[in-house]
Amino acid sequence: MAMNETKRVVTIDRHIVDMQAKYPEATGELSKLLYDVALTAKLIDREVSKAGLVDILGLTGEVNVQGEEVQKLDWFANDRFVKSFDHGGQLCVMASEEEEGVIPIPSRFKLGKYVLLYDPLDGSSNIDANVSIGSIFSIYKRKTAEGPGTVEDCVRQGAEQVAAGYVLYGSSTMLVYTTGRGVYCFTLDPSIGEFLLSHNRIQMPKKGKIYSLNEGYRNYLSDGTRRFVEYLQEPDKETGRPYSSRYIGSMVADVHRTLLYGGIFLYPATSKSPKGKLRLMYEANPMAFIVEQAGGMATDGTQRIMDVQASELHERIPVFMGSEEDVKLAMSFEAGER
Ligand code: P6P
Repeated sequence: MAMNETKRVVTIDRHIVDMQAKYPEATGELSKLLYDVALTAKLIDREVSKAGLVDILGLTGEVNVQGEEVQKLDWFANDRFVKSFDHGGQLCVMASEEEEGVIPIPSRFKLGKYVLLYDPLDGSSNIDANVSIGSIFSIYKRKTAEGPGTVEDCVRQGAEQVAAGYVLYGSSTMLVYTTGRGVYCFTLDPSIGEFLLSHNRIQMPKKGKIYSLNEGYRNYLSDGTRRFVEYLQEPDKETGRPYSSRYIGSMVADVHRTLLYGGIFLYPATSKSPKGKLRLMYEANPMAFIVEQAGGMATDGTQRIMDVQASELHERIPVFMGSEEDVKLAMSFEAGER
């Protein structure tokens, strides 16, 4: 490309319009939700990016439904989601990883046919260290016929998602989403306040060279998981090198790297937490949708995550997600076949 040749840019708003055109029956309601996701991401990014400069760091003294101390940014991000989505008329109910019960749409606002589940600021324990954190969202069509949405609309099977994605607040802020026709990544250009398409139809490598888990739990892993990790630490027959270990401790950042570079991210069951730590509805399902749409796999070690019918809002599930060959290898160890 010649110097200074004008590059063509695709904003996320234009992309959402173009994606909607692929669905003749679309009414534009889902598009409005996705516009509001992009706006919410910018508003949270503004606070996250200046977190070190204003007294917004530190704890609120509150404890959330997970029993975790709530950081002020956590609270801000959760409130930002509620204020962004409660009045647009596209939702019949919301649910947040930070709140015990569902979040009703105020009676003064119109109800819609969609349901939004979100984790407002995942990895928030990393905020003070300026490590990448993220927001995760998941959208379903309502299950109940009419009226205010209920917990029945929120406790679902991941395969029913109509859209999902995440925002990564890192060295740059990125918004990644899918509506079931591929995975698209947009990078925020702060000079114009626009998310611009930077990665078109992401496809994961079928096999990677990186594994990602908290090695501190090594003594609590199942025999299968431990032997899987030990296998990856042996020099590969073809390359003569073992896998590299990378773990940020912020799911959005670890999954985003896995999406682009390949390999496997795992938060398995341990003797300390038999269902693992990650939440099925707020973390595992949306990330599984993204990973599968990018040609990867997402299982709980034995079955596809998106086939699991949730039984409660905050249930946890073991997570093995990433390149197809790496996840299948992990499953063979979990099944005792190796
Ligand atoms: P651990 C962050 O708190 C989180 O929910 C995910 O973002 C992350 O993958 C995981 O927990 C990290 O957990 O036990 O390794 O600190």
